[in-house]
Parts: sequence; structure tokens; C-alpha cells
Amino acid sequence: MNSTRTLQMLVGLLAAALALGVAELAAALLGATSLVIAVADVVVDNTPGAVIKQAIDALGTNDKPFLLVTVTLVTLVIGPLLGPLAARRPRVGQIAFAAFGALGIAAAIRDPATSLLVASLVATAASIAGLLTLRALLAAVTPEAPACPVATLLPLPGRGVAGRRRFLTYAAATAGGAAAAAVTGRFLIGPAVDVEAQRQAIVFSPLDGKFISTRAGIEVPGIAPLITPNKDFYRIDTALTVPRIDASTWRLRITGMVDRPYELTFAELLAMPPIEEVITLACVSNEVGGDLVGNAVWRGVPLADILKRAGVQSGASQIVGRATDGFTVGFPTHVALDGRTSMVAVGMNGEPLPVDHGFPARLVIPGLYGYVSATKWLSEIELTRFEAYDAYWIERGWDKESPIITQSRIDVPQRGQTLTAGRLPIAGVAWAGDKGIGAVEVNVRARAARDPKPNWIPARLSEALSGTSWRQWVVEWDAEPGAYTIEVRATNARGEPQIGIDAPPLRNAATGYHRVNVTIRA
Ligand SMILES: Nc1nc2c(c(=O)[nH]1)N[C@H]1C(S)=C(S)[C@@H](COP(=O)(O)O)O[C@H]1N2
Ligand SMILES: [Mo]
Repeated sequence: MNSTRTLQMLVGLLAAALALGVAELAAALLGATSLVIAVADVVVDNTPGAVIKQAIDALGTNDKPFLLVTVTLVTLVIGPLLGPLAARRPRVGQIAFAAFGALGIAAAIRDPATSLLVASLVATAASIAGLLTLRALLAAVTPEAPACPVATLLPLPGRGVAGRRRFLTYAAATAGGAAAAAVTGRFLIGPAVDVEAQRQAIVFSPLDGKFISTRAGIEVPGIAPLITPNKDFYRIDTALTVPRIDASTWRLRITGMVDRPYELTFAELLAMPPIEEVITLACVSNEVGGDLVGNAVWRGVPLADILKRAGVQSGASQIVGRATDGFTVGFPTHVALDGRTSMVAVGMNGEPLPVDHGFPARLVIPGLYGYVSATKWLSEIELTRFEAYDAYWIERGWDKESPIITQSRIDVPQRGQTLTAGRLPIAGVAWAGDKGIGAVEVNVRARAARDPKPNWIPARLSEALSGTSWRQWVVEWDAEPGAYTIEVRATNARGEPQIGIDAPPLRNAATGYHRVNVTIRA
């Protein structure tokens, strides 16, 4: 590879980097979404649900930074390819940056908060900065480069050793400028609103004090607490960056098949009579024994009250929840009206909703998996027909109706543990959506036994905090030396048993009993 070509590649890289940096800076200044995030969003939305699930499994919540880094790297790889091409045919550079701009605009305007004008300004500024850098620096490093107007305006380096040295100065300045623009845009120009300050300014009046004091549950080291602290509550969403919503301008719109569509401000929502309820929220993707489930005291306004004011029309058989980030859910209208504590939640365990969990408001519907109900960063509730619309995960192949099924999990002992013989607690949690838990049983089987007859032992349950709360359970076991499989099963409060057939989460929830193998030594 000759040195001219190497320099041309470097120029391409620098031009691409500068375009990205300027895009970040311009987006931050104009309050638009970052182009990198917008493009990554397009990738997420067009990725099959199964692949997203795999990514979440493999990378956890790190799947988002991973995607952003990938989009950035792909852009930075295209740059060096572009340099030498554009040196030979200037048209290629123009087309490449025009395409970059067009792609950026198309991706950015998918964000409902970004207008076409703002998206165009951001993309145009970035494309022009990239293109001018490309042409000016290429002119400096390419023998017999076509005359570039910018190169004649600026005191750009000529050819020869002195020229090369001056080129390096320009190159370093461009790299520095790109980095400075990106960092300033990304980290220094924060959101205009201080969402944390808004959260802290909210004071909830205690209701009847019923749930304010944390109640003691079953105290076995390692068992999930009765109420999951906010900081430990699982988080699942498709958002690349958590929406930071200005509660002072936020509106909740009630639309569709209603007699009186209307809007609520956050202050109006807070002024409506609140309820509090302990509700277990679960993710349909939770594996048997997994931790994508949590139990919190939710505070909010009954969804029924919000709908009553609008007047639901007959035939409006589906409630669609829309989030500011474009995510949607859909569930049957009757779950808002059948007496369960379906709510537009504003509080979680005594504090305003954490930003990660949907500030300023979200839906919480007892008995339904999160993907069909629990819209975070809620912006609109639309009434429609059940057949008329399929929400985000339904389009991606998951079941349209998704009640939370009965599940139970062993927290103590842990899989693979070796323990000393004696009296040992076996403990965990069990939940059944809005059906409540009636009983939990444990079976301990010696792995050497040839024909193991199950011996299901009833567990002691913690108090039921509500009909929609999980319950802790515990069994005391006189453990003798050996290798054992412990399994658990639950029955809901209606006497219906947990499904025992092993199946992974695919289109709907995983089924089967949670089992752990342990070894007991003398
Ligand atoms: N806006 C938005 N809300 C959302 C989601 C999402 O991707 N975006 N994911 C849903 C899913 S799949 C689940 S399981 C719950 C998880 O809520 P949590 O993160 O507060 O635990 O949020 C639901 N609400
Ligand atoms: Mo979920």
C-alpha cells in the first residue's frame, strides 16, 4: 500500500469522525435525538424479536451500548474505504455524504419529538462538515487532485515534506474537533430539564399507611425480599437511551373510540384520587427460575377513572398504550374495568417512578405480562377494536393475550451448592398474576434413587400482601449426606396447579418446575 493511499484512508476516517461529532453536537444543541441512536433504533425495530431476546440474554442491559458502539464503528470503517474512492472520483464523496445525511434524517424523524426541519439541520450540518473535510484534506494529500474551492480559500498544506507536516497538523485538529464535538454534544449539553429535581419535588401524601412501612416477610438469607427495592427491580425495554421526560410539559392523551377525548397534565394526574397496591410485575421472557420478575407497591390513578372521564364507546375492545419512545402495548379493555387495580402509576415503593421504570407515568396492569401492558414513559391511551391493531411485540410474533401464569422459584439453596448436613431452609417466591398464590409444595429427591416417588411437602407461606402480590415460601429440610434435586410447584388461590411441562419462553411464557441440584456433605 502506498503512502498516498494510506493518507487518503486516514482522511476518509477523519471526515467520517467529524461528521459524527458534528451530528452529536448539532443534535444536542437543537434538542434532537442523536443520529447514532436514531440509526440504532431503526436496527432494533427491524431486528426479529428472537434476535433481540438473544441479545438481551447475552449482553443484558449492555445490549444498548453495544449497538451504539457498533453503529459508530461501522461508520468509521466506511470512512477509510471512502477516502481513496473519493480521491479518484469526487462524486463518490458527495453521494456518500448525501446518503449519510438522508439516512440520518429518515432515522431521526421516526422520533416523534424530532421535526423534519430539525432532523434536516442536524444531518445537513454533519454531511457538509464531513464533505468539506474530505475534499479539503484529500486535495492536500492527493497528487494532481482536482482543484477544491475550499483548498484554495484556506491556507491548506501544499505538497512535499512541509506540506505533509502541515497536513498532519490539520488531521490532528480535525480528529480533536470531532472528538470535542461528540463529547460536548453527548455529555456536556445535558437535557434541558433536570428530571431528578422534578422527581424530588414530588411529595406523595401517605394513603392509609398500609404499605408505607415495609412488612417483614420470611427472613432466610438469600430469599428475594417481599418487596423488591427499586434499585434491584429488573429492567426490560427497547429504549437505547432512557427517555428523560419533562413532566411540566408532558401530557397523557386519551384518544380513539371514546366520546370525549382529552389530555391530562402531570399536575392534573397527581391531583386525581390515588390508590396503592402491591403488584407483581413479570417479563414473559423470564426463564424458569429467572429474575425478570419483581414485586412493588405501585401508586397511581385507577385506569377505570381515567377512562370513565372519556366515555368508552361500545365495541372498543382493546386498550393501546403508547410510549414517548414509540413502544406500544395492547390488552383487552375489560381488564381496566373488571375490578382489578389496573392503574396509570406515578409511584413505586413510596417514591416517584424512577426514570428507568417509566417517569413520569406508566401503566401497571395486574395479571398481564409487561410486554402487553406495562407501558413505561406513557404518552397516550387509545381505545380501539381488539382486531384493529397489533402492538410492538405482537408484530414480532408473541401472543396477543398474555396473562401471567403461575410460577414458583427456589432462591435458597442455590443451584450447585454444597452444604453441610442438618436442618436447612429451602425457600423462594411464587406468583400467579392476579389470581394469588394458594399453596406451594417442595419435592426433594435423592439423585441416586432409582424409582423416586415424589413426596410433595407443603411450604409455609408469607402473608398475602394483596391478591396480586407474590408470596415467599419456606420449607425446613432435614438434609442428610447425598446428592439431591429440589423442585418446587405452586397452586394459585383458585386451586389451579402450576403447569409442569418444561418449555422455554417462545411466543409466550416458559413453563415447568424450577429445579436445583445440591450436594449435602456429612
Ligand atoms: N416504553 C416501554 N415500556 C415498556 C417496555 C419497553 O420496551 N418500552 N417493555 C415492557 C416489558 S417487555 C416489560 S417486562 C416491562 C418491564 O418493566 P420494568 O423495566 O419497569 O421492570 O416494561 C414494559 N414496558
Ligand atoms: Mo418483558
